Amino acid sequence: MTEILKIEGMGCGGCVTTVTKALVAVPGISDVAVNLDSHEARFELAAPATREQAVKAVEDAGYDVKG
Ligand SMILES: [Cu+2]
Repeated sequence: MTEILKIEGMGCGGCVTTVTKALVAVPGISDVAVNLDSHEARFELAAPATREQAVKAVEDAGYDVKG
């Protein structure tokens, strides 16, 4: 299932890398694509990952998830 998170606080390519790594590290999340201009992370979510885990991973990396 494709999920999209709206992320606040990303300002450069380093942020994109940080968010991408945080999401990829969650078992069950794959095909992560983070877009700096649209402030979106798009990825495939499969068990055992949950959307809540994806949100937490991004927040733990230091960014706010707005939806
Ligand atoms: Cu940055």
